[in-house]
Amino acid sequence: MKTALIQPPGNPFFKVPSLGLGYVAAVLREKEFKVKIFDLNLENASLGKLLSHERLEIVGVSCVISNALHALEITRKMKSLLPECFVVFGGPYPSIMGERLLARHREIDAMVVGEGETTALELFERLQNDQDLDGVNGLIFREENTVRRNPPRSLIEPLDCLPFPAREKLPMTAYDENAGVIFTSRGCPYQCMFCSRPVFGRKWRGHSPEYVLKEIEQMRKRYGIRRLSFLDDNFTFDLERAEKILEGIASRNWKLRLYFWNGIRVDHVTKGLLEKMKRAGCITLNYGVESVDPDVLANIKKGINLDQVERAIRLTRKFGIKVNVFLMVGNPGDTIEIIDKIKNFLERVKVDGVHLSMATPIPRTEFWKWVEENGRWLAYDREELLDWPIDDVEDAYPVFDTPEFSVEERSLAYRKIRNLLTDKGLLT
Ligand code: B12
Ligand code: SF4
Repeated sequence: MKTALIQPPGNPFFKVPSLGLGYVAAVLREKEFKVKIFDLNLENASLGKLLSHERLEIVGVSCVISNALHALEITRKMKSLLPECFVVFGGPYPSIMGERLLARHREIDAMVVGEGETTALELFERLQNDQDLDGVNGLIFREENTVRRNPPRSLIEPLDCLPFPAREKLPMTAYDENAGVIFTSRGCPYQCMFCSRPVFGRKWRGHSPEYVLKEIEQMRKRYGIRRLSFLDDNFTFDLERAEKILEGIASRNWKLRLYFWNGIRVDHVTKGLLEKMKRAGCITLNYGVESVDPDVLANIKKGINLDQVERAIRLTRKFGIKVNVFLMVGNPGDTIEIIDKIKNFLERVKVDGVHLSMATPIPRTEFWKWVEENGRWLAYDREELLDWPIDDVEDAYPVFDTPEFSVEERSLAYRKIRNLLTDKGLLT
């Protein structure tokens, strides 16, 4: 069957290979499915071109909150041109929306909840063999006029049974520096109240160091990767594994520049780990700090304190590794005083960059529940999140407020802190 996997357009400033589609394509490829991946974020990729070249029979669409609007638009267009084509959604957005996504959008035939590899494979096999979709765990699908939900899919374990993402199906040269992304572990057991983990859940699972090193070797050899960016939610959860990976990279003398993009926990770094990161070529590390107010840190259940934050930052910079921190404005307990608190923090502790975002709750998180009980929602599509405000750009805006921190104050604080960071050359 003619099949394609699509990455819909999202943020035009970040072009990153979709590892999610890469993994799904890799398991389909193992079973001889001929799958192409189309990244519609790239200049030369267009839906019109794709549809005029191929008479597609199954299309998989990868969907996060921020590209959901485009994902739905392109699906409608596709269905109007190819009404017989079976469209399945996967990714974090369908995983949080559940049945209501299909109930509202007749253009989608099915969706995969959670990890996609095994579910997609079973689905494609059944479609090819014209079998019913009853037994495919992790699948929500349409059957005439009803939407049916199959039991959940169990987590993939051990992770090493997965093939490497099918990077050969991605236009790797189009991603420049961002081409070298890798995801070496899945899930995170911490309690941070704002964090959405609808795909990989709370159980941490890691690829073995041997698997990771082989994958990196392939990325270097085939794609000439020089900058390696780790996207894991919690790369250092298992310190021994993390150290083995770093030692492996250092001993092979690959001369890579390592970037820990998605945030490392400050309570999961040691001198030994940082030493190994440095030897492996780590240039920049992002720490998930979120707040510099101890009470807010406690409210959001981050499980870290400011002493740990300051210690980790100082130690990391001592090793000559650049430190960026993730900070949020508007978490439970925040007030307008956050401006001065951040100012004081930045005077006390030297960092190389700050990634600032407006606290924006995602459905099914504890933060979402907290706003329902303690805050006031502002105008914003809470049902479908189709006008989701990108939370880390200049015109980010609050979607709720509280008696202690009004909507005007939230916007003012966000703007002032951004200006402060810009003046200091710290805004990342
Ligand atoms: C890298 C990353 C980014 C990158 C690029 C993402 C991209 N390629 O578009 C950048 C920095 C741009 C980014 C930005 C944002 N991101 Co982001 N990002 C990530 C991160 C850290 C890794 C993504 C990844 O590669 N995962 C690894 C792959 C293997 O997982 P996966 O994509 O989920 O795929 C699996 C399944 O979902 C499924 N699947 C996926 N697609 C498909 C398709 C089909 C057909 C099928 C069957 C299955 C399937 O199978 C895959 C294998 O199991 C995730 C965290 C995470 N844990 O995933 C957050 C995450 C995806 N981001 C998130 C958010 C909220 C954002 C922002 C909106 C935040 C903001 N600043 O406003 C922005 C939006 C920017 C935009 N695009 O417009 C949320 C999404 C929440 C949601 N429910 O949608 C996540 C989950 C983080 C979190 N815990 O909150 N992000
Ligand atoms: S924010 Fe990071 S540490 Fe906290 S639960 Fe999410 S992935 Fe884990």
